[in-house]
Amino acid sequence: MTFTLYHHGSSVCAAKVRFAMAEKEMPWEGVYIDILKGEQFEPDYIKLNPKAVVPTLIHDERVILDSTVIIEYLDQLDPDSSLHPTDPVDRANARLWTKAVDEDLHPACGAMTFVCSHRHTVLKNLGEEGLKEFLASTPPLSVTSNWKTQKDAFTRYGFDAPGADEKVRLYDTYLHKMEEALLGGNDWLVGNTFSVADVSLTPYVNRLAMLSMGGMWENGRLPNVDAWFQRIKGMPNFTASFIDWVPDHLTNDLRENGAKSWPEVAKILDISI
Ligand SMILES: N[C@@H](CCC(=O)N[C@@H](CS)C(=O)NCC(=O)O)C(=O)O
Repeated sequence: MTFTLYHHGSSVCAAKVRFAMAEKEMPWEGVYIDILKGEQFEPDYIKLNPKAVVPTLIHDERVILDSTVIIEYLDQLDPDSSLHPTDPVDRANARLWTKAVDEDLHPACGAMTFVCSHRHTVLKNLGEEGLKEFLASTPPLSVTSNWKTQKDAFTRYGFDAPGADEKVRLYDTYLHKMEEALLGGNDWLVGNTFSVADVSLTPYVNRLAMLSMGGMWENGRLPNVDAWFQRIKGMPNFTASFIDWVPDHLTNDLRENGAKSWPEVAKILDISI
C-alpha cells in the first residue's frame, strides 16, 4: 500500500491523521502544503481537494478527503489496528467525540488560532497586499461554509471580531467535557481504552499548549485533562506527529503570540493569572 499525505506542520487535522497513521504503523510520504502562505489555493491542489484544506490522503491513486473520514478509511483497510472501539456503545461514544470535534471544536480552534497567533504570522509572511489575496482566495465551501468571512474577520479584528469570545468559551467547554469523561480514574476518553476519541482530541489540546495556554487546564483547573495530556505526551509517536513537523519559526510565533494573547483569553474565561 502506498500512502501520500498532503499536510501542514501546524494543521490540527493533518496532525490527527499523522498520529493515527503512526499508531497504526502505516508509513506515508508527505507533500507539504504551507497553508499560511496560501499553497492550498494552487489550482492543482484544489483539483484534489476542492475545499482547499489539508489533509488529503492519496492511497494507490484514490483520493480520500477529511481527517475523520481518512481515519475511518484507514481503520477499514487495517481493522486489526483499528482505533475505533469494537463494543457498540463505546464506538457510538467515540463517534460522538469525533463528531463534536468536526462540528464545534475545529471551528473554535480555527478562530482561536487566527485570533491569537496566525493573524500576525500571515501578515508577516504575506504583507498587506498578499494578505488581501490570501483572504480572498478561500473558496465558499472551506473549513466551514462561513470560514471565508470568519477567517477574514478574525484576521483583521482579532478579539474584536464578532463571536471571537464565544469561540474561546466553546473551546473551554470541550476541555470541561473531557474532564468529565476522565473522572473516576479513566485514563482515556472512551471505555478506558486509547481510541480514535483520544487521537482526535490530542491536536486540539496540543494547539493550546503550543499557544502557551496550558493555564486552561493546569494549576488544578482541570486535573484529569492535565494528567491525560501528560499521558499522551509520553506516547512514543507524540513528538514525531505533533512537534517535529512544525517549523521553528511557526512554533515560536505560536508560543510568543499566544503568550501575548493569554491575558485576554484568561479574562474571557475568568481565569485569574
Ligand atoms: N473537515 C476537514 C477540515 C480541514 C481543515 O480545516 N484544514 C485546515 C487546517 S487544520 C486548513 O487546511 N485550512 C486552510 C485555510 O484556512 O485556508 C478535515 O477534518 O480534514
